[in-house]
Amino acid sequence: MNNNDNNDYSPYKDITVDRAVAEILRESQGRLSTAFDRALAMKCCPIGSGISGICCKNCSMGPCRVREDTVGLCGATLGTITARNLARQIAAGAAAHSDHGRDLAHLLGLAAEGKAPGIEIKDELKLMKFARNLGIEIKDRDVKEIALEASEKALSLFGQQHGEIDLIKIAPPARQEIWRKNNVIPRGVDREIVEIMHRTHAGVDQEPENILSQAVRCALADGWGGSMIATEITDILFNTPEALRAKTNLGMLREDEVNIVIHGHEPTLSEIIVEYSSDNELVEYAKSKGAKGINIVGICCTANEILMRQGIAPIGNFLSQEAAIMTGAIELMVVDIQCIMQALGRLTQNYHTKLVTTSPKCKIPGAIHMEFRDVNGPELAKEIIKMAIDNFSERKGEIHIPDVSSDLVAGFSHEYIRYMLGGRFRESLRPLNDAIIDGRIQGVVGVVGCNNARHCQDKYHNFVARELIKRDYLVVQTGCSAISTAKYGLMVPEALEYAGEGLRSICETVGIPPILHMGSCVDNSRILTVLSDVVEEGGLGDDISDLPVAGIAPEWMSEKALSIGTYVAASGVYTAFSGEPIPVESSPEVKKIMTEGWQKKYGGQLEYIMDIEELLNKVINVIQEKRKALKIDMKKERVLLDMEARRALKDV
Ligand code: SF4
Ligand code: MSK
Repeated sequence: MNNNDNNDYSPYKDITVDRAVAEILRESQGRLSTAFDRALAMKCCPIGSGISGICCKNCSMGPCRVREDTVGLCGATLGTITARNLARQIAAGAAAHSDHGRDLAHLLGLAAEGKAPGIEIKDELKLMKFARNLGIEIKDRDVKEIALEASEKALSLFGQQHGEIDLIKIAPPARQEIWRKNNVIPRGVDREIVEIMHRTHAGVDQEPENILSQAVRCALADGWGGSMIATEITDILFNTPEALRAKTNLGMLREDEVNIVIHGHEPTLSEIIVEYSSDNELVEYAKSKGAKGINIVGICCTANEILMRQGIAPIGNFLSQEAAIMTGAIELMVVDIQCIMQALGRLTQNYHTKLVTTSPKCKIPGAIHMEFRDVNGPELAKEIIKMAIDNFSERKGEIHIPDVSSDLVAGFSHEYIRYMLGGRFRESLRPLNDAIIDGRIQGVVGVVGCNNARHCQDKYHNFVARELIKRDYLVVQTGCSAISTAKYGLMVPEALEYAGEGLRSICETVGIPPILHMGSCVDNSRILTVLSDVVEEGGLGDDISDLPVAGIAPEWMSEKALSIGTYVAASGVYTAFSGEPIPVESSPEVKKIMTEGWQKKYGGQLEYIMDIEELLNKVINVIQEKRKALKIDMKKERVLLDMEARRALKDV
């Protein structure tokens, strides 16, 4: 089912294509301020966004505003300031992902020691693989002992001072050599972040290219370090995702049930809340308060985590968070870290909705803080659910739940993709490589990233995804981008009607949709693993940069997106951002380093293309050039062989 393709609310069609969000905005008639209103009321600063010059505030002689023909008080040029600012943003993005990974590494140790109630090791096979990748001996050892050592080893990668972080060994050997030659292999995750903060302090690194090399090293520490640790351990503790059906959008809220929304990025407490939401005692308690049951739904990437493993409905992405509150149907929204708008604190004051923060790293004015401390999971989950139930009778005013929802299929971990393609005993990416080689699949494109209130919600994600599948490109997605296309019914096998003939034939044979949901934004590391596996499978070159693949973040917003874009480009993939500019637009010098310079060094680049159709054409051209270089650019005719012809083949 998909009833989200008819957004005829004309006043809102330029700010969201999501009919559910548009309906809520129409109902509110501007009574309450949302990010959409604030975006219209406040223009973004052309200096801060790097469109016309740039601003440096790294010392108190500034802030200095510089253009190409001027310098800051200390003499810093446009190129230097632009590179320094971007490097700091990448450090912040890498820090966010990696700190998330660190917490999971810590949790793995606690789980191994039985000190994290409600958490246990669910995927032992994945633990063994992870431990082996960390160089840990697994033979004849107890699972808990291995888990404890894996936790300690993973934690040590954050503070490691010398050498190379272990997980880069997952990358193809040719890729590792490129990084080695350019001296960008991360030594330790925290070390690279700290070094950016040092180098960008007033009067330290002043050569844009050198600053950006450190930014690359830091971003690689995110993708092949912090984020990868987060993904791997989340799978170990909560299970490696497998394909499952679910539903999405605001229509998944229930008027007659206690609605609890989980929002943010961390899977830990969320998984426990999901588990306890079906606890008999709590369900009976909800009934005693007049509700028919307890309905758990999600927003942003925590939603993606519990969707991938439990099939819990994501009711929206980044720009849906305020609209969700404005339905008046939410008893409690529990948030952890990242992408939570401060506006929620004020907005919830207009409703009965309780906003609960749970991370010591994220407190919000107007929210109730109930801290999750690893050891109190079940207790806290029950307390939060009970608080939501008690709030059910406090609903005030009208409830407005848009009758908008879509089906989706999620759960495409790299393990599951291998299984889908090759079967349980012969799991393999071979069919994918063969389909790319024979041209039925022209290439693979990751469409990822956020929403941005300065651009129409979901419009670009949907445009590029639809156009790509139409032209036989397999699309893989994570984060809010994945929720974007899911909301419009593009993540189900039925969406194959929009796909080109070649892609459709493969997806039908294997039984997958044309767009694969691979998880949350830290799970972009899954895409890196798939790319490495595709190279290893053979027939498409020796390195990731040989593959006919690309990355697009069409509505990016967060600093994490800048880190992701940088590590994807430095891993050898052409990457394009649209929507808001990458804040380097006014510096031709920095743009050249990130395009021509990185292309030469790493075989991938990161650029901003404002026009979405131009971006699409560029992505397609880049992929077709790769196909040409691999000599697979001629589409092969499919030959149907009869028995005689098959026998003849065997004899060869
Ligand atoms: Fe201005 Fe230089 Fe200070 Fe930046 S570091 S604020 S450019 S004087
Ligand atoms: S939540 S980082 S808005 S994808 Fe991961 Fe969405 Fe972007 Fe946050």
